[in-house]
Amino acid sequence: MKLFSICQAIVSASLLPRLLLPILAVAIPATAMLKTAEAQDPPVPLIFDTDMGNDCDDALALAMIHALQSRKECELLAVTITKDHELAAPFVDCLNTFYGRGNIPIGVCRNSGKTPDAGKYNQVAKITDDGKLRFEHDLLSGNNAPTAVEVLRRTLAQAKDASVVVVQVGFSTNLANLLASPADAIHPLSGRELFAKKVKLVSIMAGAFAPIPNDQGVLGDHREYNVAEDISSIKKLVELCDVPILWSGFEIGLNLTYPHQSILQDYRYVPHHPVAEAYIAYIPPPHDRPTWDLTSVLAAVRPDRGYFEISKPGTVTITDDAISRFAENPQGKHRYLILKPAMAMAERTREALVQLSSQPPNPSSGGNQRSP
Ligand SMILES: [Ca+2]
Ligand SMILES: [Ca+2]
Repeated sequence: MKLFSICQAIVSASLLPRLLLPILAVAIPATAMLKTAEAQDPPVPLIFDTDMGNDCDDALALAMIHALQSRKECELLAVTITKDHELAAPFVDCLNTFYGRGNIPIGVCRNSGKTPDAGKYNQVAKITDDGKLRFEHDLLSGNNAPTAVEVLRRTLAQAKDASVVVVQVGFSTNLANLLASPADAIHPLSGRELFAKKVKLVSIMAGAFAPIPNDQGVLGDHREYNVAEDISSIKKLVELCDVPILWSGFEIGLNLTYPHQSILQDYRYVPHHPVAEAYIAYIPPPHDRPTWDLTSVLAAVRPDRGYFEISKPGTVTITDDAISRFAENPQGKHRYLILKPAMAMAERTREALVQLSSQPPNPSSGGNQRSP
């Protein structure tokens, strides 16, 4: 059934341009169309740093990255992991393999002690049906993966200057370790120098830049999870990162929840979908999970589409008790996302997140094609 539906999709996709072309030709002069084609941006080279397994938004965010890569909007160079459990890397490899990109380098943070529990859904990587892995992958344990610092240094060493966007949606452990790393056989520059040379933006889900209701509904400062789990590392990131950081605070994803109906309906193009199974294992529907990590991907890859308002420049500081504070400053390298106040705009952003995370693998990249 799967193959049939993909064929249908291909047929309708190939018909679409023919149907639209006469309309477009009338509406848009040929010169304007040419200009649009010329102005197309190259794919954003992207590194995804995640605490995969601690919440299901990391899985949705990685699925989105694959959809954006299939659309030639980004290129996933590597995934590095800050959850200190050996099943996080196999689950990442499952998703990459599902989307036809099982060779993307994966680096881990061993013995950091940051969330060493198994988590609720990384074990999806181990599920078997009739003795075969349900979700094919060849990295069976994080113990077999290189360190995140090694993967980050190798990836940056090969990248063009000032090209890479790093999307960090877990703790700052790996980036802090990279920024503190010395020159080595991989590259003669220190981690801080290499990062400043190759990276153009860090898009990070961390902190809170609006009052957040506590358990009693009283608004106040919020000790955001990604900050609180590794305070010293995020302080180092803020201190040693010489490139701009775009912050998606807790309030953004909290106010932009993922509709659980999508989990039940939009992933049925295969009998088993690792993202839907991860979501359900983490928190079964009906539950509309906040889209925290997804927002950092969207802001990184589609910065000019008006999904969010962006603050003026300034500087974020992290207090010893994990509170994030922003102070405006024209020379500051930090900005944070602001949710569009108009409901219609928020709905447009939410729909982009849903459509991208549930987009089927690109058949040409050899993604999951197994029939039931
Ligand atoms: Ca692999
Ligand atoms: Ca996360």
